[in-house]
Amino acid sequence: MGETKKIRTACRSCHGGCGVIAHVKDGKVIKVEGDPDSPLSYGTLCAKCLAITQLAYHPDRILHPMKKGAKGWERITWDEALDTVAGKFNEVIEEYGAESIVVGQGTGRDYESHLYRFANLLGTPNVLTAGHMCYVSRVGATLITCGNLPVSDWNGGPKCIVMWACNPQWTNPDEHKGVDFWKAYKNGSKLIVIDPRKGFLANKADLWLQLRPGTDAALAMGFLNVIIEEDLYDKEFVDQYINGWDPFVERVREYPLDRVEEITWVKQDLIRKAARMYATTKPACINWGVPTEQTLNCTDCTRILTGLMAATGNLDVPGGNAFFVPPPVRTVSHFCRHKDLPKEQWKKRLGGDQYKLASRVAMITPKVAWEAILTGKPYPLKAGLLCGSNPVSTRANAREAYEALKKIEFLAVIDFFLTPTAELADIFLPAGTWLEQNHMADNWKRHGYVIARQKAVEIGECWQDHKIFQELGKRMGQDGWWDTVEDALDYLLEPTGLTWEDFKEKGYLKGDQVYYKYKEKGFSTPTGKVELYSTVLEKWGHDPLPKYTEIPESPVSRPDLLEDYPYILNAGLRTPTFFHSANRQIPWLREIRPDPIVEIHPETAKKHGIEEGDWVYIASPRGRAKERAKLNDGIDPQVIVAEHGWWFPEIKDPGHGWDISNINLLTDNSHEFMDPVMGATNLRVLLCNISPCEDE
Ligand SMILES: Nc1nc2c(c(=O)[nH]1)N[C@H]1C(S)=C(S)[C@@H](COP(=O)(O)OP(=O)(O)OC[C@H]3O[C@@H](n4cnc5c(=O)[nH]c(N)nc54)[C@H](O)[C@@H]3O)O[C@H]1N2
Ligand SMILES: Nc1nc2c(c(=O)[nH]1)N[C@H]1C(S)=C(S)[C@@H](COP(=O)(O)OP(=O)(O)OC[C@H]3O[C@@H](n4cnc5c(=O)[nH]c(N)nc54)[C@H](O)[C@@H]3O)O[C@H]1N2
Ligand code: SF4
Ligand SMILES: [Mo]
Repeated sequence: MGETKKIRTACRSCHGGCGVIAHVKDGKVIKVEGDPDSPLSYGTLCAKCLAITQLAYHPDRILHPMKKGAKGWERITWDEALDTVAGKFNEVIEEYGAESIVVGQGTGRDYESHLYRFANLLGTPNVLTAGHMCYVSRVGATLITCGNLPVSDWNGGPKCIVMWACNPQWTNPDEHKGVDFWKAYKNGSKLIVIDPRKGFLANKADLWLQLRPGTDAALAMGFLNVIIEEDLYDKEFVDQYINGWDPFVERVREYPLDRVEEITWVKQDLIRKAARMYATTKPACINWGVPTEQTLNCTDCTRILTGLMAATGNLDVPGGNAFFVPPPVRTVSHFCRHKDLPKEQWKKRLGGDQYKLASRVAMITPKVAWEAILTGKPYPLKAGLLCGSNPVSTRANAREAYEALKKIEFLAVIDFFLTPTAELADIFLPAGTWLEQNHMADNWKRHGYVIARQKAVEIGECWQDHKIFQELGKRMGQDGWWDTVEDALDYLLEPTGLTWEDFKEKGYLKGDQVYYKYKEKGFSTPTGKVELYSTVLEKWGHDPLPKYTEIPESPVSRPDLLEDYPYILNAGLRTPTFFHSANRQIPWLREIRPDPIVEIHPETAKKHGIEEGDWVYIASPRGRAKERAKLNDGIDPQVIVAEHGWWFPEIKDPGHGWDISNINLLTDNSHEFMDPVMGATNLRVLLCNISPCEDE
């Protein structure tokens, strides 16, 4: 028996970042533990990471490339797999143009740098990610408003925290982990929670605002109304650094508190109290979560919340919403080589004329991809490469996603498992988990760190995603890749004077943080100011001022539907054990959460004869899904809260039960439901009904 080696690395079972010590014995990871020296996680780990050995060594994991033949999946070599994909892509390019290939990924998994480089060198503008409704939409909206993404400065000592649609201890999203928030809170900060559901943090909060789902933009206007009316804004900042304050104030006045109460269901007094607390307790940060982006209010809501940070003088200050300074490595956008995508190809981006902000941040939305596949308009998509994404579970209107991916002529999928999406592919490429990769992690985030993710083991014939893009790119004759993954890391690190070998010893790099950068340089917008009146949106022919738009399927906009669909469905409750559609096959995690859960207020459940633990059908005008009832009096009786991402790996037919408990069979992705500039799809708020499931 060999000795146990300890390898310092970084988890990526969610958006990643926690420091890990992997224990390796006889070439196998036997356990992981938290790295107390991690500047982001301080030794803490969550259940998903602790179960990584069960994922990496899972009997269902695919450890070699495969092609789908007449008799189903067959093992092939990497050579054959890469030749097949490259051959098919070259055929499509010749016959239809590179734009007829869609390259896609799911949520942020730290390989966008390589995926985009591959797509740009391929010449396709059609990159499909989750960014239209998650994070990149926030980045895009803040780029045009204040030039950068404002991030909560937990370690700068906020005195007031507004947790706006975020649940960081379960989700650890984006920049910092929940642990940094918790430290700031424990230091005595005030806490305001804006959430339709009474979770752990709402229970702890000084003020909890239980709003109607999807009405955040109106609520934020209510905050601004109080702040303006009561003179609580930072006049000096407003005078010097805001573009269009006067017209913005006019717009805010369209939202008096009685109107805001009617829209949001939050009592006026409580809005006033919360706005005062936020504006007068300094420094204060707003920590926004993804529900603010997953309706047609996406861009406007982000802009209004940025307006709150700016008006109160909390932008780029210690303990407020800071712009973090990255270490001097090469950036993801530099590595992507966006400039190499020819202009005429850039112009062909699907939906690019309509969803101009999505186009500016180089992405398309699923809707336009499915349309191009299903209708051939404006031109057909013939081939696709999807990495780390399961759209038949996770995209709005799952049925349409399923039909499109079934129809596309050629599909290659990169994953660990044969998911319902992977089952629709022609070629399967096996990815390495984070235990199997060398990478400079977190470079896509805006918290000022990059961290070393160091390979602990190799498993089967799996390759880390970065290598797959690199080798496929080379196979297609793309100029501009390196011999090895590590050579590319040397390139990324070059400006720091470190090589990958040096960096992995060091563990991480942090940028030198400076605040108040605007005092020297202004804001990186066309006017150099915070554009609450957006010159960019104006140029694009949109309303330059933000507003609240009623959700297209709500009790207000569709009273005609209320008889059949009386409830508001808030779809997408996360759990600490799963990551969207992932982890359902991991024994430790599935044991904690064996079934999909729908939360129902006890009074509502009673009306339908539903008891705790019963299977329930949830139906919308588009479809239905079944989940198990959990009674929760911390939600409004008119609101139903449901988990997303469910499929059943234990069902062995190729559908794996993708359409049994899939809440996205109920969601709508039509254009009228989408954010007009970003194309964010509505994943969160729609009308539904519930009924007991008689067949269970
Ligand atoms: N109704 C509703 N739908 C939602 C949401 C919601 O709130 N409500 N949330 C949305 C959001 S915010 C997002 S970001 C999307 C996410 O959507 P996706 O990213 O598409 O969903 P996942 O299920 O996380 O990922 C799919 C696959 O990635 C694989 N995978 C994991 N890690 C790796 C890796 O390192 N390499 C490779 N190649 N594969 C990997 C997993 O095995 C899994 O099969 O879902 C969205 N869907
Ligand atoms: N364990 C786990 N972690 C994850 C994920 C996962 O699937 N599982 N997904 C990852 C991804 S891709 C993302 S984008 C992040 C998202 O993580 P977060 O940004 O934290 O978002 P959610 O957990 O979806 O929702 C946060 C809170 O918003 C509330 N909420 C729901 N609708 C509304 C609304 O309309 N308005 C307001 N104000 N609040 C609302 C919910 O009740 C919840 O308490 O999590 C990431 N981390
Ligand atoms: S929070 Fe995310 S990065 Fe941290 S241990 Fe859990 S899964 Fe890993
Ligand atoms: Mo996300």
